[in-house]
Amino acid sequence: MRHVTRRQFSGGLTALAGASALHPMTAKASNPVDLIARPGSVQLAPASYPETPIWGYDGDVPGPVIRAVQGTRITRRFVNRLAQPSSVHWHGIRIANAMDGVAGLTQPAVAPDDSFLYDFTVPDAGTYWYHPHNRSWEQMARGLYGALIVEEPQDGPEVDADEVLLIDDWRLNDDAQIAGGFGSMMDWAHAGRIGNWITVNGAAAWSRPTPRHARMRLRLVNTANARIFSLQSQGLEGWVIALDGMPLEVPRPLVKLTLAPAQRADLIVDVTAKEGAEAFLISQERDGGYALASFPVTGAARTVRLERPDALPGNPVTPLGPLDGARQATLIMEGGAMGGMRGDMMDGRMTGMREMAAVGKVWAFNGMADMPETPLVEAKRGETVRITLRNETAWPHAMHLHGNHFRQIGADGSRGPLRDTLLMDRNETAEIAFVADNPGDWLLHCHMLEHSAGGMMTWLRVS
Ligand SMILES: [Cu+2]
Repeated sequence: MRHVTRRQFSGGLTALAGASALHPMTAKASNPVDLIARPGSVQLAPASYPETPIWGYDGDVPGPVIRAVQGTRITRRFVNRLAQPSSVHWHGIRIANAMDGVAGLTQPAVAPDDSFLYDFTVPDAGTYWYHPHNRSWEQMARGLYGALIVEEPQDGPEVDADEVLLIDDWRLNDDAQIAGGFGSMMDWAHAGRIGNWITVNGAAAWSRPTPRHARMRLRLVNTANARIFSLQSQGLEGWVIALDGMPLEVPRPLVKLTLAPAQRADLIVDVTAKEGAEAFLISQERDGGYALASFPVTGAARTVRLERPDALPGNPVTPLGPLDGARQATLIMEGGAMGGMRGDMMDGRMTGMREMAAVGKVWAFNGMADMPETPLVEAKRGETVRITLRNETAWPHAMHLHGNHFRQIGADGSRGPLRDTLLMDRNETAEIAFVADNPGDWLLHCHMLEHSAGGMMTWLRVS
């Protein structure tokens, strides 16, 4: 393991020290509970810097952790106190379509000072999150996101602590203010808006003391616009037990974990660092490892490590049967800098690359920049859908399907874990399959938000 240093700013802020506390959660008793998108101010950078004006749910970053037991209802009155329209998408929830929160597809955007009642059932236990689905490339970069935790009704894993860690990167200037440049074609045509400052739960140096041999469940969520995290641990040993909310049939030893935008991972880790030392969750960057979260070890929870944990109980997702006879579609991903997009259909007519870029459309699916009028797939409820995705761009993409979890089908027919967001490397081809048993219009898009806004968006209809 390489040395672990405190994160340093590449953009001017100097090394930081010390730990910040989590923002206290506010519990409100009224029914329905309000979830208010509004401006706020948060100490994202070290204390020697000013607070950062943000947009947050209930004015905070992250927004309140919303918890519910599997199979129960969540009701929130979303109130928009921003100066621009917004909406709330409940990422990864196999939700009723009208509650999916996609402005322009499942509902109109909620105007400033207007509200919308979200009311839905959560069918699957696991780690999910919520964020806007209107101008998300700006609204999420300004801090609008929060965790949605669906608890196992009983028989959750036995742990000493359960921590939600929302990992984000920000583009801040030297005064720790959110840098402008939203809509920059440089970002849109390349990797997206990559930040220069990383926080966990809105804190520059998130830290929790823990005893040795304690067992923790860590719920990791990548809330960044476009950054892919490569994670490792030190002084923490354990397993990946769920991906994108869905339990793995067999927990995987935690070695290295890639977390693309919008992806989640649930870990069960035991603290193996010695008393007086520190354990870390580390982000591997080009120039070394940086501590995202630290766990100073004080005392001991027990004398030896616990046994290997059992797999979590599965969620009630319709099992994928044989794939013969499945409804098939192909999605070719094109565009971006150094890519091969020659000109695409936009508003129903062929447009040149230069003209496309002038209106911000620099990516395309099957030759269409932006939402096509007809869905990529129209499936009957209960049909199996099989989609081949071919990334013909020079960039990785994090492909997210709304309302359904899919499995990746290997060239040899192997079936990957259930996911809602798939990271695809440049020039990679992947196949996904799922049983389309959730009726409605479902978005399929890149979760690198600048890519999505730049044209990487299509939809499926399940009738
Ligand atoms: Cu992308």
